[in-house]
Amino acid sequence: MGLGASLQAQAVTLPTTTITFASLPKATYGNPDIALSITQSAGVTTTTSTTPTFCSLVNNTTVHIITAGVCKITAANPGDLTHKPARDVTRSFTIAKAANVVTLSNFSWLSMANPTADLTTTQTAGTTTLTTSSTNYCTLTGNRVTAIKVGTCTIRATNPGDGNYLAAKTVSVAVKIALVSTVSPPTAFAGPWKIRQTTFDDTTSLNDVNNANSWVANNWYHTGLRFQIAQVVAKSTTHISYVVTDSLNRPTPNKVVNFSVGKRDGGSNARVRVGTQTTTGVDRTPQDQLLLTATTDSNGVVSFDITGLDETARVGLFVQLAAWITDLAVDTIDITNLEYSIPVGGVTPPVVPPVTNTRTLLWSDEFNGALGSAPSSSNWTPDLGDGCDNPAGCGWGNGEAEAYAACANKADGAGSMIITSSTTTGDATCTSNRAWTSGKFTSYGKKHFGYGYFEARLKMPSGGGTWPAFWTLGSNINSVPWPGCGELDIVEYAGNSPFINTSAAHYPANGGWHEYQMGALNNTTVLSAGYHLYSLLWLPNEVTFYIDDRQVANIKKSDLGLTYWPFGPNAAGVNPKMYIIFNLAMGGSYGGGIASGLNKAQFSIDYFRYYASNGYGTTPTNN
Ligand SMILES: [Ca+2]
Repeated sequence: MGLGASLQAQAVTLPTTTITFASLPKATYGNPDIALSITQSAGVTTTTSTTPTFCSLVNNTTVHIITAGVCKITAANPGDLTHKPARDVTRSFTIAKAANVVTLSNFSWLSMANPTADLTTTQTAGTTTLTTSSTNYCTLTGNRVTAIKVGTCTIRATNPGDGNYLAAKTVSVAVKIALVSTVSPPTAFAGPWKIRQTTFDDTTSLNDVNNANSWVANNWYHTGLRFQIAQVVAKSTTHISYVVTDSLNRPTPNKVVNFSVGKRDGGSNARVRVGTQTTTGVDRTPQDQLLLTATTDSNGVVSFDITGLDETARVGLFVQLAAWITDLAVDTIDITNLEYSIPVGGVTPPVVPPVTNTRTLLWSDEFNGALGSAPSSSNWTPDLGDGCDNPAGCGWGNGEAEAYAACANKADGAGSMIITSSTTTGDATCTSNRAWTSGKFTSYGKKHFGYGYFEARLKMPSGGGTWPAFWTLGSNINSVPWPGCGELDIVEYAGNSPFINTSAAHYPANGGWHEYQMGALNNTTVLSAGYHLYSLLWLPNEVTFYIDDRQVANIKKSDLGLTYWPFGPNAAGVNPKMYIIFNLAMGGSYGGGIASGLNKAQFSIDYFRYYASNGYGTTPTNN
């Protein structure tokens, strides 16, 4: 073999280096480094990441995952003296996004008494967002949930993930908002505290807030205080409630509230009684002041009853009431001035322009049935019992003395339906499990009414302790519990204050608790002496109550600053309906003491009529 032939043969036959590079499995972000499996027939193989954003190499033999995406690794080998360079080999694999888990903190203590909870979330990555669709029951501001009313509040936590983590599975927590929680809130009650008057309950009062505002405008009191002025009948009792809230706006139980009654300086004092204590009622002295304390209940509420003891009518018989707590940081106390300036027996009624709107009768029940007949079952259903098997509770939630029986509702055969309340002495043929048996019937499930004009011709019963009412409740009461469903009291009457009729709207305040607005007229004759017309004009944004076409109260949504107004269209634009209730209660929080010797009283209903008015009104429906 010659040398030339040998050299030529060597140049042609040098083998090519081969690289064996095993495929790489799929990976997930966060996985540990992945060892490469590479062998070669000669030389030294080097590896390079061609996607350095997603992966890098450690010691030439291990892949390190940086972020989700596609990782490409190229292996190269230059060969050696006896081998030609290898062809590059590239392997790629997908780095998937990792799982993302969201958790949402428990807030099962949320209740009307503890209406605020600051929620916390945990998440593997990304930004978690909280939302609620239960906006009738709770609201969200950032991560703070606030209960509005009793019902179910559902909070959803969503998280879209990020470059390395998948979208999280949505977490949803539903909490039943009760009036009072059985679970202690994790955050202790803490100041700064606020105390606000929530209930001003006197059947004989006439609110005069404008006058109070003018006092502030005159710099007689500094701004920030909230005032109410009420004229009340001598010897009547005014019920005042305050709610104490903490820095999270949670009504706070077990707070000691101080209460001052009397004129601190100047002016003249009516003589009043609070509990068992009485002021001296001496004019123009700064000493005639009672200082009392009481403790808030589980709803953060404390109440006082103030009874005026003076009977002589005169101008300027003032009593100033203020409640506060000892460590109050700022002046958020409310002050009420009672003016005991209406004489017993009434004054000339205020002149109010008569109603002039035209009305078209849409529906009525004239109650012209035969003697002894019940209210028509096409229109009415009797409510029965003492309330103990009803959500309202025993005594119908107001400490009432009666149980209702169907036998108490009977036509007189002369054009009126009579609700009779009686003891067994008054009527041995219509009795119940309570000392007093009386009647109540409602149009629920039979006649439900939209906006329009409601009117009944009624004769009030006589006798201390009687409490008749012609009123409405929202037809959605079974899904939106009171006070969320709304209540309109077209007339309530207490036989203990026989010159006075009252009307009221009950609704949830923005904080969720029960609030109401009430009006009253002081008439020149007792209302049990004859029939009068008691009416309501219900429009979407206001309600107006009348007696004999004189206005008793006008309550506008816009005046109350409410975010939720049960008497107008809901968030979905659906208009509410209400149903009618007639009843005659005895005693209780409004009726007061039942006169000794009273055994029977009668509430007479000549008719109920429903009219279209102001462009509103539709035929009643059965739901
Ligand atoms: Ca009639």
